[in-house]
Amino acid sequence: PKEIFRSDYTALPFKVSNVSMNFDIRDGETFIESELTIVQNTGEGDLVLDGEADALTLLSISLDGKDLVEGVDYSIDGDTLTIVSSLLPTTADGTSVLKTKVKVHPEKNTQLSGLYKSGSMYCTQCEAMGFRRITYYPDRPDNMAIFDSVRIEADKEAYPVLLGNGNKLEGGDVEGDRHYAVWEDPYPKPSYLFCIVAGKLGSVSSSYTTVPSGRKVHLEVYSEPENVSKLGHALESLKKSMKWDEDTFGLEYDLDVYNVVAVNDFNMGAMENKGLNVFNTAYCLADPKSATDLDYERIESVIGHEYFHNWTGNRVTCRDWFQLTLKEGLTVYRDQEFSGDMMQSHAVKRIEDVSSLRGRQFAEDAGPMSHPVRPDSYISMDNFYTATVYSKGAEVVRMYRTLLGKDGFRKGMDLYFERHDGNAVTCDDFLSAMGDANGVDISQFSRWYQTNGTPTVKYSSKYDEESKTYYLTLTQESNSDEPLLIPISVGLLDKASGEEVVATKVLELKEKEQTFEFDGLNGDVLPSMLRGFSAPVKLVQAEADASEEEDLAFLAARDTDGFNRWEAGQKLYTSLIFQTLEGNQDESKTLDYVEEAFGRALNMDGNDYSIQAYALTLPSESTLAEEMTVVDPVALHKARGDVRESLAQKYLSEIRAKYDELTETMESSGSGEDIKLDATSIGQRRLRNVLLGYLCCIKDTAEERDAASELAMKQFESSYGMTDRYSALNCLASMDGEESVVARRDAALQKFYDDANGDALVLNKWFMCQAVADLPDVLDRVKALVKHPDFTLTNPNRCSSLISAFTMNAAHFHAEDGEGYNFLGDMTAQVDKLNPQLSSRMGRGLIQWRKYSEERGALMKEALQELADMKPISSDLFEVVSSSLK
Ligand code: B3K
Ligand code: ZN
Repeated sequence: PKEIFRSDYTALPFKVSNVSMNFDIRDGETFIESELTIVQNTGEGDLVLDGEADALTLLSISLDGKDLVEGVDYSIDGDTLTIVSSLLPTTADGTSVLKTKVKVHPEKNTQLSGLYKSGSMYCTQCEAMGFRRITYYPDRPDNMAIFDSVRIEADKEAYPVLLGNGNKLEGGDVEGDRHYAVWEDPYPKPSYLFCIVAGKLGSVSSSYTTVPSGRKVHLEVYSEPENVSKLGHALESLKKSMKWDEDTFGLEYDLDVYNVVAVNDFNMGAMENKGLNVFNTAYCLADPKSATDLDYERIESVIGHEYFHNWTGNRVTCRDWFQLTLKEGLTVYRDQEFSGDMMQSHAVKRIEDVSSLRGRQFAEDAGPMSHPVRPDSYISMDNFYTATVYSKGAEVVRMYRTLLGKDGFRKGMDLYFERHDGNAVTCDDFLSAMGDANGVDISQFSRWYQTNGTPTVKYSSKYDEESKTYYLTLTQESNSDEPLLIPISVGLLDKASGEEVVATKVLELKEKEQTFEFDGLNGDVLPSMLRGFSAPVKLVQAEADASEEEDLAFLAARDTDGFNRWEAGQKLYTSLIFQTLEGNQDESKTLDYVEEAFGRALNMDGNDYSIQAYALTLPSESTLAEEMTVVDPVALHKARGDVRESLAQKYLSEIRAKYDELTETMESSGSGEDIKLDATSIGQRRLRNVLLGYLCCIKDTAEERDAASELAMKQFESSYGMTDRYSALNCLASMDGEESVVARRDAALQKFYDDANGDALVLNKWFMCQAVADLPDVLDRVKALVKHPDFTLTNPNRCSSLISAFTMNAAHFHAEDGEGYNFLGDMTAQVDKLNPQLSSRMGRGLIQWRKYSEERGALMKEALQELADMKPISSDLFEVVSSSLK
């Protein structure tokens, strides 16, 4: 496998300006003709086309009407085809026309990259490098071409719907019960945004009129016919996204059609192909009976994400794949803001996003695959669609917004589009637009693009009584030799009154160490640091001081910043869990502070139910693990569980009263099949399910177990909506012991399975809840489920909902005998033969071995070594396992 370096970028000698294609879809094989108009770019070098040897069979090739001879006019070496440069245009305005015909086998394409078959439909996935599995082409994002005509022909009865990028030009019947459609995309695009779909599809449609242009856009969302009733939410989300981008960034849609197709076999969430998005069904289909509130939220945000790509990604794209965060970080930032607006709570959204950043990205950044948001090298680009490029990349964009303010950020965006519309550009271009639009030099900020790892910011402070001045000293540590520019949002609260005396202010930390002064104060203050998580760093107090926890308790109660109130509570919980883990909880006051914070959260007034739910939720095991040098997942799970149970015991009657109160409120405000999706209703369900979780974790005695299982069963049976049913099922799935308890668990699982009635997304949930169950024999159960007739390794959703879900079940995956590792290793090896993008994702479950004890680490390495020795091994998986064995 070959490593590609960012520093090796060179512009194309020749590029394709225009494309015409013909897809002739037949059973078992598809014939693809391409007609490429070749023009000079730099003119220096050969025309090298990408084409994957394993995927393509070349049937004919000609240039300007003359058949080319292999070895004379062109040569094929591995996955590239090179045309002798003397045959190509010798002047800047000369053109040549290259025609090729290839054959591919979509039915055998289990990689799900290029043209493949999912169920009864054909579809394509080209990002990052799938187009080279469709035809010979300069398959890189800086070749933007106009696809003048893409003709698709297939059997009319089996594939009545034929879709392509852009607008449909014409269609009609062809002899032999076949038909065709021709699509044209007027906007220049890189090959990774190419897409066709052919299938027997149902759909829902609507229209949207853009503002201010008044363009009437036809919107249509497709799926297999049996799922059409679940497409409404995606369609509504699309309209909201279109309006939001107009209102927020002045960005309008630019074609007359916007099509979305939901596909069951798909390697990731969705894909922003121009005018023809393809979605994983899990991120598109929803009705209250089969989708949770989280599913609904995710669909809205991913629909938004792909739509927002039309400007940040499609109109302005990446020059090379190292710049991926240019479109992904920016678009994630945009979808986060969109979701925050739709939820009408940016604090809730921020809590969710920061939790996921800490639980996933921080770990990645501390492990063997750590890389800057703009990586320096890769073997397989598909391995770099990471939490770092996406989530940390979004944090990097958010920092521009924090530093430049709302209007300054908007000016930067406007200039970015003004300068680069229709081009393939770099992260440096984005930075320049942001700086230039605001007349500021932000070149120091570029260090974020080249620095891996999570920086640490330490703070210390003192108040000077005499001058009434507060001094806040910040220091930074990171993998960058030169200091980063870090925005630190701070507010100050008066210690005596608890009032906020200095409202949120953005401090620009530019040096290794810097002291900020706040004068004119009336007494000592407490800082509320890093409000809204203004930078992706770890914040620590320089000298651990005796009052640290008292201060946290104060902030948990008084901070005016919603995110930081939550954060203070999380820090207290963390502290108690770590003390429990180390067995030295007794002398500290931590427990008092935690109980105070928990009790307050439980009795919070108002209807901010989601905030209340999150304030009552302990930090996840993966977030906690992030703060430990060596993790013992079994002990950590137990310590967290003990803290959880003791809180539940202590507040049992209040939790139960609140649970019942909510049940009553929810029943009176609508029940049965009427599932409301407003923030209040979602918040009520979220809170009640958190409370159910506490009530169900009390299970020391037979009586307690029976009571918990009865309560969960009652919720399971009485709920119509998936959110409440699935929460209850998850509680039940982890219950064990007496016959009555086991009987309820098994009955609920059976009922859930039967009710699913074959619905793929519901079955995924059924597999997942068993994979994450906290039962001593969970691995045996998972192994048995691998043999279940509904299980398959070929569908990424199904595979992940069992195998990857089990690896999240840390206490069991990391069982001391290493059986969890062997199981994951075996599964990964099998999947690698089918789908390398999926196997390399699975393999990541093993690479963090340095985080664990020597014994565990050795067992993980053994499983990794076995994968590394496998022949053949995909380059995707090879890159992941070898990075961690170095
Ligand atoms: N751009 C796609 C991701 C493609 C992943 C290729 N392995 C989805 C998105 O981020 O919108
Ligand atoms: Zn994206």
